[in-house]
Amino acid sequence: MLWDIFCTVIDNHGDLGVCWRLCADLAARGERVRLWLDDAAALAWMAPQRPANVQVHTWAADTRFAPPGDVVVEAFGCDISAALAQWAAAEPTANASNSIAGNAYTAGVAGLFSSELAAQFTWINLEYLSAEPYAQRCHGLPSPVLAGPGAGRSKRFYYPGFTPGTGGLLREANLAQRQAAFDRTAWLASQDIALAPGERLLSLFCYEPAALPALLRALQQGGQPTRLLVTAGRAAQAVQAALQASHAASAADSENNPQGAPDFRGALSISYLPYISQEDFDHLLWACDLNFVRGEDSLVRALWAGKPLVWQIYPQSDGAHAAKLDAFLDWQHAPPSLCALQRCWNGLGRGAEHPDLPIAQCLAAWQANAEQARARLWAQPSLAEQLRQFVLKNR
Ligand code: TRH
Repeated sequence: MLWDIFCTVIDNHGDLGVCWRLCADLAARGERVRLWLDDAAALAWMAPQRPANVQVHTWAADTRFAPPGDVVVEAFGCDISAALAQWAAAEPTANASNSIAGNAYTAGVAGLFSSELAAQFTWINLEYLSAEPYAQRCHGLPSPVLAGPGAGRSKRFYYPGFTPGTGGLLREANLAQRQAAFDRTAWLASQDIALAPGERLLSLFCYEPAALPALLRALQQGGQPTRLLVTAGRAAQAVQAALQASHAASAADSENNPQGAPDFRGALSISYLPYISQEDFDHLLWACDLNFVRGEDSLVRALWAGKPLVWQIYPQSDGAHAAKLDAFLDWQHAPPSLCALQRCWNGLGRGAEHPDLPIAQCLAAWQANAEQARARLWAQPSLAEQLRQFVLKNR
């Protein structure tokens, strides 16, 4: 089938991250995909290698859209009315031509991607991931469109999720093989990371959690050496801000206390990563003993890594993220220590300023939980498989 996937980049990298993984997975399963993006800049580092059967198109105010394929996916409720209006306008001549006049798409694109105007394309609204019960309740429901350029059509809600009855999670067919072939030492060397003997490895991908300074302090004072691999962007900026604040505090302390404050880094050493591809982002999660992740896509990838994770959920201004986090924690069946840490990491538990960070004592229990969670997910079909079946059933 030919898929048109529409994505607007709101902020951060999750919208694009999820859409790209979906495109690449569909392509690997033999589908042809066009990704319509309002901002493709981050794809340069996120997906430097792209399959031939995925085309990336810029989506701007004056874009002339190709006639729709068999499936149209509006990701995360993005507004595709401009495309719908063009398709509706072109409909009477649909059989005469498969091009819209002046369409950049028709200019140099191989026949692989040409399609007759599909009046009956299946229209999917791909929703955000949640473990809340509504995902299961609403997954697959039709939504007749009453007004606007899509009026008369019906779209269907597609809810990814963690349980049977939802749309599942993205998982490539070759993921297990990739993981089995992964060589941690070689990958670390390829990133210029040389670990000291006995050094524990943690990754950090986060927003600006209030508990970050406390985490850094706890790692610095911990008995075991820790290497923290900090991802580019907001996480790196947050770590640097925390370190600067700590150095300023230490300098003030040592003026009052000639004995001097402890070295902030202590048992902690930090490596800052550049922006890496999604493939290497997976490698990062597989290489570490504990992963701090955020948002949507990195959470899913950390689950597939089968390593303990601490999730910072994308904060919503109305506070709706608290219920979403709790639903995930319920599903995760994590030990109380890991639940408490995750609530605290999200500013929801008590003690964000002085959290209990029992990493060394708890890592083994957290690891067992991570493996169980991954096994439960692996027993379910992946999102791309389910979505394909769903489309075929609802055509
Ligand atoms: O960037 P995010 O915080 O995205 C968020 C969430 O998806 C949230 O639900 C959404 O509402 C909001 O965006 C608009 O976190 P997420 O979802 O983990 O996406 C990050 C993507 O970036 C993921 O695909 C991994 C990728 N990535 C890399 O590939 N390389 C990198 O170096 C980094 C830092 C990220």
